[in-house]
Amino acid sequence: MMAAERTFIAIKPDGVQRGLVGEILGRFERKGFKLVALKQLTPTRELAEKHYGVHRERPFFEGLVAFITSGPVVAMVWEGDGVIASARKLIGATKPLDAEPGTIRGDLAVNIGRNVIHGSDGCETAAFEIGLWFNSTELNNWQPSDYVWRVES
Ligand code: D4T
Repeated sequence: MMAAERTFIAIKPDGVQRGLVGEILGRFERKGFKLVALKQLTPTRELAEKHYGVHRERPFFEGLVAFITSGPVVAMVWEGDGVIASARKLIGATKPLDAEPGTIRGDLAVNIGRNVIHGSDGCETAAFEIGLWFNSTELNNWQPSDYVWRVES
């Protein structure tokens, strides 16, 4: 069996504080992706700076790090064919006012600095972020009982 695609998803402190964890998890579950890791933590500054390393020179970097370390984050790994791009579609545009209704940000957010959720934007980023946030022992390899319904035949 080919190694399935995986992506890193994080519900940011605003999503957790606003009580949106169940709503957001449910969207990924109902879509049919497989949850392989889940935990809640308040990220350290070191973790946040590594996660947002590509934005280090951007004017919003300090605010980004301050916000993501301000409270609980729900960190997850979801698995499935095409999950990286599909999760980005479920999440919607970075700027919530541009995000389509039906997407997480389109339905649940108004502010780019408080846009509820993060999702990896490509294969390399996903591998980097999964390794940054999780130990390999935290990733659970399991086979859903309805597995054959989840893959394209
Ligand atoms: P994340 O990484 O949180 O999933 O967001 P995106 O992948 O959708 O968007 P991004 O990497 O371009 O931005 C990362 C993070 O920075 C915040 N941000 C972004 C901000 O506060 N002001 C800005 O001008 C931009 C571009 C929002 C998401």
